[in-house]
Amino acid sequence: MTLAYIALGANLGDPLATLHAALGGLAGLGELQAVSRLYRTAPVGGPPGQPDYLNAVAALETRLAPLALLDALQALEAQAGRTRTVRWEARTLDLDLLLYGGEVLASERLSVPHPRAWERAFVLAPLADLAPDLAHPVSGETVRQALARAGTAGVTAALQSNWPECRTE
Ligand code: PH2
Ligand code: MG
Ligand code: MG
Repeated sequence: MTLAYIALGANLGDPLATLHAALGGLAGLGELQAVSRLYRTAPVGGPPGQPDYLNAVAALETRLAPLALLDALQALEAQAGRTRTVRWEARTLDLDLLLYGGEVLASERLSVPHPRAWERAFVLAPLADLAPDLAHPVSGETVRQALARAGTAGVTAALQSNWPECRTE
């Protein structure tokens, strides 16, 4: 079993319902260990005028190999009606594999750790809910350090009574 961290994002359709359904989908890929708080975040990059995102991070213990996990995440994105045309355009569901244990992988389809994870507050803030002292497999910088560097502008915890309670390691 490997502990993987997966970022969830949505800014089209009904993002809260989509992220709820995505948690159900993730639970089918292994053992869901923990789910971060939910965050409302300003869009970073992509075409102008996009709605705000809802973002979260989940910790999943899985037996799936990295590319099999990627396939499964993309199948869940497709189930949520995701289309892929313009990079970073608004999307119904984005599931990004942030970390797969401490592994460092680089192929055409998949780079792990996610290349931009340690720069993006909309990933680091929810990841810090789960694993603030987790070190980047290459740089050694912790999530907490990276978040202090990135800052939290545009990222606010979005309290939802029906979102699973945040559970830390
Ligand atoms: N995802 C992107 C690009 N920009 N901005 C926010 N706030 N949240 C995201 O999940 C996000 C983004 C590419 O996947
Ligand atoms: Mg993404
Ligand atoms: Mg993605």
